[in-house]
Amino acid sequence: MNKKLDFINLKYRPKGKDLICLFKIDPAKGLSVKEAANTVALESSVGTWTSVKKIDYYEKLKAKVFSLGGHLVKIAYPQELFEYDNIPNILSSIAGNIMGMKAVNSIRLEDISFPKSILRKYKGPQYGIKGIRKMMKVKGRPLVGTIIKPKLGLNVRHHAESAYESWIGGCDIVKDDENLSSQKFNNFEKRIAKTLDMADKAEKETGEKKGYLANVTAETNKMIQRAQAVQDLGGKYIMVDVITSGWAAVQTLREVGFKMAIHAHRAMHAAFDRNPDHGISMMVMADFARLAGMDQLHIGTGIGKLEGDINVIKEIEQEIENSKVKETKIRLEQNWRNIKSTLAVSSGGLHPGHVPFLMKNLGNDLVIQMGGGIHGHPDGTRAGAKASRQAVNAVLNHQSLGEYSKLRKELRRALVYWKYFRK
Ligand code: CAP
Ligand code: MG
Repeated sequence: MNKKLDFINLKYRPKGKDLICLFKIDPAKGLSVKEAANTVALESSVGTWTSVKKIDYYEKLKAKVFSLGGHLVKIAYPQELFEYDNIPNILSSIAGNIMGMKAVNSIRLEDISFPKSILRKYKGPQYGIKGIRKMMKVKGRPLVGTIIKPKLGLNVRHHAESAYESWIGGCDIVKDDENLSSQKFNNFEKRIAKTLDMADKAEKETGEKKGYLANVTAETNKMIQRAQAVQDLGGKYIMVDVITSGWAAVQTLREVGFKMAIHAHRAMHAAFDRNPDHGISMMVMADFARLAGMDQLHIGTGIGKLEGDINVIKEIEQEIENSKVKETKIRLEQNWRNIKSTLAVSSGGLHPGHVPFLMKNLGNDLVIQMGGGIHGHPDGTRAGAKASRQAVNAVLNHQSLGEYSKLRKELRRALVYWKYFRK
């Protein structure tokens, strides 16, 4: 153990050339937060468990613990420690070996703030909220989306028909589920051809823009080929599971420069962020998703079937949608400069009865996505999609769902079925 505490410098004020990390640290028995923080800073920058020969030129690359407040610790990393355009490299330092150090009982990376030098190296989202709205011709309301259900097992024909019913009922976007790629029961190439045909048909019939989010998640070369195939067929969107694919693959996907929006699914994020004391927060994963250029990102609901606190979700939404964010208890200040916004997606166990809560808390710049909440409607997918759009319209009209559903049977049936009304 390094007892010198020479990675602590509480007088230091970062000046824009550092990458800042906010950690929550519970030190190992017998250590103070300060001692544990010192170990984190040295282990994630130029130190190791014992002394090695000191040379002046690398001493200036030391990470500095510059703020200690209870269990919260801020560390400034000189930008030169990193290869700017290499997300895996950055994560290997700031969220690498330190996660398993014996000097900490637990450690959680709560947030990260990138310096200008790093931001400059990334394209960021190609469309951003403005671009998505323009492409989809949707103004002043959340986008309504669905995930084809059941998530696995449907053949290509039934998948495409379900997508068509969703679009005709009123969905703007339809997405593949996170674990549908190219299985024996549903081949990727066949699926995208049929489903994109249905999107065209639905556009002609409704006069609205319809997006199909084809899941290209696969080994990186295969993923790029699949994205190319979607583009060749005139697709507007692709989707990728960012955590299971890995940030290197995600960077590659964005760097190719396809003319399609990228929707990011976060399957497996909870392995990192569910423990409030240990791991990597969703805020951090959202930071990297925006940096890497994801146009849309799942951030949770605060009300559906999956774990997530609405107040934290609100702060994550600000992080990805605003150009500047202020520091809070769980977040660091960030000026995103030229990096466009990422549109927040709420999904997971939602039905039309949840729409007022979502719009009240997360606003209009949102994708409201319902899988079971559309395809599970007692009158089928088309009615489910209609009910979802009706719920959005009710909120836009400043009417309660109860009132608005008096003359809209699809919404009423959904609300009764999912027990929105108390008996
Ligand atoms: C939702 C979903 C999404 C989750 C992901 C599912 O379906 O398709 O993957 O929303 O979670 O498979 O569960 P339902 P998150 O609408 O039928 O629940 O958005 O929190 O990342
Ligand atoms: Mg899913």
